[in-house]
Amino acid sequence: MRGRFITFEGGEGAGKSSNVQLTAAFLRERGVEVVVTREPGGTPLAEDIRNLLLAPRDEVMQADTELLLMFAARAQHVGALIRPALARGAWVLSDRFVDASYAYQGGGRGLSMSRIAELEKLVLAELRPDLTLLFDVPVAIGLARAGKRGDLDRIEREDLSFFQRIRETYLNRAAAEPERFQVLDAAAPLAEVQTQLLDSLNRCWEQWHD
Ligand code: Z5A
Repeated sequence: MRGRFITFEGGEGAGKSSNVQLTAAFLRERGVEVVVTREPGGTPLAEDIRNLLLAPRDEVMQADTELLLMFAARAQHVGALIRPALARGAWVLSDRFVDASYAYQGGGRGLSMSRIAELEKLVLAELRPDLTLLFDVPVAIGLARAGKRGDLDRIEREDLSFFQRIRETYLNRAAAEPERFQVLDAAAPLAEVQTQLLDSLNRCWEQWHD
């Protein structure tokens, strides 16, 4: 079976990071090579761009600057890590990917979705995730979880309506592409979310073996 590309999406505190690890363990038990990565980031250069993006600063970052830096980091990540891993047959698990640009820069910042689509075409060409797991959680619950971690990064300092638009955009994208997205109820206790996740993974594993 060829390597697959699985992405994890959702708002703040949705539990993506916790569930990426469970997915990696599920796949490793089945004997496949797994590469766990994240966006923005995933390579040393892309992690430098991540630091630029998330560090709070006095100068207001323009929405276009944010969008272009997200795609600059993604170009590096895709070229240096994701494509080579998939080419050798590894499974790639990415904590966020291009859907986050539509949700945060499109939905959140209000940038044009068609301009984002142009950048997607430029940077990704035909590359798309085989499966996108959307961890959906009401904004207030997710922010409360994320807030417990302490200092907020530059994007986490936005107001509630910003995160509500992000949630709506993710749900709209999932509804538009039901064959790629699986939506999980991430407001449930972690053990229940993990049961939903294992159900999804088992279904996909069977399907991909046919
Ligand atoms: N961004 C963007 O704007 N455009 C883009 O194109 C891309 C990204 C790719 C990346 O930061 C930021 O970049 C992000 C989007 C933006 N926005 N911000 N800020 P990040 O990836 O580091 O941050 P994040 O994605 O928001 O991570 P997060 O807040 O840590 O969320 P998470 O990974 O989904 O959650 P977690 O770390 O697994 O869990 C958070 C806490 O909740 C933790 O204490 C868990 O133990 C707890 N948790 C998790 N699940 C549960 C359940 N079910 N019940 C109770 N408690 C739970």
